[in-house]
Amino acid sequence: MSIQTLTTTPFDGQKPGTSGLRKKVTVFQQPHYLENFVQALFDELHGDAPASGHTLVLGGDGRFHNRSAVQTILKMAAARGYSQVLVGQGGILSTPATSAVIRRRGASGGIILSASHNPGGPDGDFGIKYNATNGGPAPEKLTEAVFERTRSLSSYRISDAADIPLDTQGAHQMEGMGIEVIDPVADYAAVQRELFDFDAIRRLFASGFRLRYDAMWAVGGPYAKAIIEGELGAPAGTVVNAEPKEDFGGLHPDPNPVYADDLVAQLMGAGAPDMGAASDGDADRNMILGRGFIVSPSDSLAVLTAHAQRVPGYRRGLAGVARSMPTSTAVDRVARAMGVACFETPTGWKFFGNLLDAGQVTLCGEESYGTGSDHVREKDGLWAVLFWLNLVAVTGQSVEELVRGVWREHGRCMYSRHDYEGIPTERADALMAELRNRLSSLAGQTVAGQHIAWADDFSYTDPVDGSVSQRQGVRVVLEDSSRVVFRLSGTGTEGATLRVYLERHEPDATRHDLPVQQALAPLVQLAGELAGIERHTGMGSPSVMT
Ligand code: VG1
Ligand code: CO
Repeated sequence: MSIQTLTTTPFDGQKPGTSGLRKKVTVFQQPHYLENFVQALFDELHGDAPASGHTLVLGGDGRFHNRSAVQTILKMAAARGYSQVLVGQGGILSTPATSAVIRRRGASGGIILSASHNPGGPDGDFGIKYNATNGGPAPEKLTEAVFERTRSLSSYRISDAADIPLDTQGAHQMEGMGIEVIDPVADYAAVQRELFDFDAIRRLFASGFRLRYDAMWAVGGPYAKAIIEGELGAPAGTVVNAEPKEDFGGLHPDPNPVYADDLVAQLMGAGAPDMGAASDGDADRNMILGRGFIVSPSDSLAVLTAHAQRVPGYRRGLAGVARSMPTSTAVDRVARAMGVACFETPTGWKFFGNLLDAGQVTLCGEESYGTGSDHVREKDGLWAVLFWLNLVAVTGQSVEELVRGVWREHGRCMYSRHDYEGIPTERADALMAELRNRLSSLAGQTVAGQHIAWADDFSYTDPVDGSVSQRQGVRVVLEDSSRVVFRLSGTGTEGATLRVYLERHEPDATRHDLPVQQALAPLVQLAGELAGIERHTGMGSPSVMT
């Protein structure tokens, strides 16, 4: 074995987005591409010093290219002098499980190989992200510094050792670095056991309660099987599409009513189970359904907040809650009534990290099917499902009854997100630039029959470290507090995606069953006119509505 120094050509403008670096597999397969990112990361983390004394956690969602990337990173970590790498068996670790392993084992950080909900396979997407010692996504400061380094890198160091067998647990050595192939589920399951009333959930399943958990052929499968079927006694077959596949069965592992349409059909049809759930590629997202009923992620966060104290892990109450800016204000209303602080952060889980570390919030969530708490520093799909199961078990209420209870008390936030995908980047930029130019003149104007109270481009000052993140999305708020939010996606790999978030609060319970898109139609018209969506994109309607 020896360590080689290879000459490399730097990246060209490959700036990481909302959640690490995501590109087509073919981009990651280019010579030195992954290596450049990893070397820049190690340099940024350790300067010129060897990484001795440091433990790195490593794993991914099992998508195509996962295994080869794991081997490359092991060899680079060995060349960098890491003391130890903990790697999930088969190269597998879900995003929340990586966070749990980092925290429980006191590691310095972890590398997650995933493009989350983006499709996989040779023609699909791949991604890499670094999580810090708190178990959470690296702060913007670090990812920007890594990006800067990738532009000037001239070489990287890698061991020429043989590949490590990943399929059995056990210990190995490489250039003096210890490698432990670990059970990907154990630490994660231990965390969940401390939070939830497993006995109550076991009794729920024993009484005949039926759940259908769709793992979407992604990494959530092994976790859900082990915990829901293995420990909680749900019947075999409760977790479907459970084996992680390199191409997610050719599907889009994104748990929303569009991509998990089969699950929705099961829950809407005759003989539907009591509850449905799904998780995404790296198992940090969740979708919850009741029989004949779809729960919106924003409502889910509000329900978990309202009932948190019924769950052992949150019995002492909530320090505070947080939601991303475009997420509906349902949780704000619940929190206000409970006297709990509520924070509004930019999109992306990294912004919750400081608040969680400082003990200022306990629960947090995003409209994009992400919910989580201070138990780890990532959103956690299966955690949300266990939370809902625990609530159903101890309240005796169905999923639908739990949601309707919150609507009754606080009104319903009619909510939808419209995505316009695959827009040529310059056109999307032009749309946003034009909108931003008009912002200061919008207050007091009437557009498409709607009276605009105020408009701005969301800027966030982190209450803990004072760092400022600007231009996080255009908000247009009406006099009745309805709002439209515009932002461009930071996770796509083809062209640009415009996200339009629509929200209107409906206090009148007799109108809670109006179809959401109908209730939001005036806002859709406003959004179209304000941003000139069709003029800029040529698209008369969104490509995905959730
Ligand atoms: C999207 C979601 C955002 C989420 C991010 C990562 O980002 O909108 O809420 O945090 O994906 O989720 P964007 O920039 O495309 O809107 V995951 O599960 O994909 O890592
Ligand atoms: Co994800």
